[in-house]
Amino acid sequence: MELSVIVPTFNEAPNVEELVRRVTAATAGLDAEIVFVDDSRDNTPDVIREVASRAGMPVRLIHRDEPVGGLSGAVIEGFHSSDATWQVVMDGDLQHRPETIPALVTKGTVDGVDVVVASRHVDGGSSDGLSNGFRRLVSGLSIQATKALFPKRLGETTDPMSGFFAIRRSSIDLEGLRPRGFKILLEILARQDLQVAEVPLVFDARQAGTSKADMKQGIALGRQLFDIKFGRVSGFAVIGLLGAIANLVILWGLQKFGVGYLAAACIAAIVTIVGNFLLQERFIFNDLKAGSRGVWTRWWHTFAFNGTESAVRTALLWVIVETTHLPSVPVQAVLIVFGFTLRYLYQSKVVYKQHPVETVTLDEIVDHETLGTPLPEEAAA
Ligand SMILES: Nc1nc2c(ncn2[C@@H]2O[C@H](COP(=O)(O)OP(=O)(O)O)[C@@H](O)[C@H]2O)c(=O)[nH]1
Ligand SMILES: [Mg+2]
Repeated sequence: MELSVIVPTFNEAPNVEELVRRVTAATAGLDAEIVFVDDSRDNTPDVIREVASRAGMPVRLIHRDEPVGGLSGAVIEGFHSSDATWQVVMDGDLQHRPETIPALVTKGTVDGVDVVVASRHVDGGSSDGLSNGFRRLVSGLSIQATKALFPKRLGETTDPMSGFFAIRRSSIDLEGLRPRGFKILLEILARQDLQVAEVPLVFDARQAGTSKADMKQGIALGRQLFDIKFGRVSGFAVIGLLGAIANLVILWGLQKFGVGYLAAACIAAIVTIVGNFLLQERFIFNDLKAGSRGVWTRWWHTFAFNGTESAVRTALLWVIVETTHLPSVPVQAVLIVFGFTLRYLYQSKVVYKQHPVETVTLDEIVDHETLGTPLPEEAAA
């Protein structure tokens, strides 16, 4: 197949019919299909099935009862389900004009690039459809901040946050993408060195339904940027540093209340290990939890390892300082860096080690629900 149009949907029932009609008209003459990846909690899947049954092009529905990774996860699922040469991602609320699809594919083919972005910020593009001036301002500022973080990889695009783009499937390493948040294009561009071209995007006003953009996504974007830029290890280091500070504060505070220093050190160690564990579960290894062992196993492994690590480190500190008379603070600093490395390796290689993944074949996914006009061979049978 030449083209899959991947449309992530969350409660978009009123827009489906019009979208399918316009995509069908826009892609006439191309060997194309529409793939809805739907996480809706309303009747959108029923509407998609109904519209698909009388559509003028193949329409597939992948409905996820237990959605992983939000909008980005849905798009990646769509990518996996298709091996079309070009895959176009677009919103299901008609803020992206289906009439732009052929321009994306043609531009990509003619220029021989990997990704074509429909950009609001090139000549002929506009973002007037964003609901208000505040959202336009936030959008503009986050684009500038993001480009500043990745000057090289995002150098060729003026709109790395666009939700409307085409990828050449064979150029993209899907395994390297972390499915989360709203900004899948950013994830694709920032993680890989790709050749990019652009076409203008006129961002229309939403046709019906409501936007799912909110504050939470702003925070998610911040985390995504930090993570791509600095990787998991840096997040782990930040949490480790917070833990070390908390440790010292507790040690100091408890002694003020008359607790002996050894008892205080034990309490501080336990509190910090629990705190670190909760933070790393939430922020560092969030995406690996599902594929690893149960939460209690993870917890006991972490507790045992980190507890042993801090006990051994303290003993080593004592031995080294007593025998060499080196000052304790630099010795402790070296030991902490060493311990940190061991802890990170243990967490990523053991505690959050992934079960072997079953690879999903194209057939299995298509099997979920294949809808719409029958494929030529079925029609003949
Ligand atoms: N599958 C799926 N689609 C989503 C999710 N969140 C948003 N969408 C879809 O992604 C597109 C863009 O979302 P929208 O709320 O319009 O964001 P906005 O255009 O930035 O206001 C729409 O087609 C939504 O239905 C989600 O969690 N899962
Ligand atoms: Mg929208």
